[in-house]
Amino acid sequence: MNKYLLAAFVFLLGVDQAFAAEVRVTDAWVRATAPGQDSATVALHITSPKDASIVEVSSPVASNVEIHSMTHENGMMKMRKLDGFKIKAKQEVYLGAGGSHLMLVGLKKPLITGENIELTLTLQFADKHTDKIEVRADVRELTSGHDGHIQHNQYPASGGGHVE
Ligand SMILES: [Cu+2]
Repeated sequence: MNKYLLAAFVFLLGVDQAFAAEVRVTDAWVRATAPGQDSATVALHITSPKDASIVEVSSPVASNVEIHSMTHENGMMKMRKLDGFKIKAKQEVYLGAGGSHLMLVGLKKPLITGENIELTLTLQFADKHTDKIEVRADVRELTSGHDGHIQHNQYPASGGGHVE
């Protein structure tokens, strides 16, 4: 996938554009849904010029977008909903299957390969000001990645869910 193209899809809605312009989101994608599936994990890489927290995420295709952490408890991977997700300045962070991730909950329509979905990330910075970052995530084939059937609650305990 053309990374330049993806970067170009990052639009700015905030007022403080010069600042927000440096928040970079690349390689955002989500797997196409199987019939009846009503949640899906979005994967992306994000880099912020300053310490920030993702405090809210929304998408027109889902009733909610939750920020989840993954923890290893008694041999089981457990997901927990977070109020926010901290990003350290200038460090690229991966959000996706196998680790902390964004989860579309209550999908309003099937996600179809080749289409893309919009996400709006609200970032809050140390001085409490917020910026909204609009991201487009590609919908990829159900079979993409090494495991075509990673579902919510069924991540491999090995943490091997780092899909490409
Ligand atoms: Cu989750």
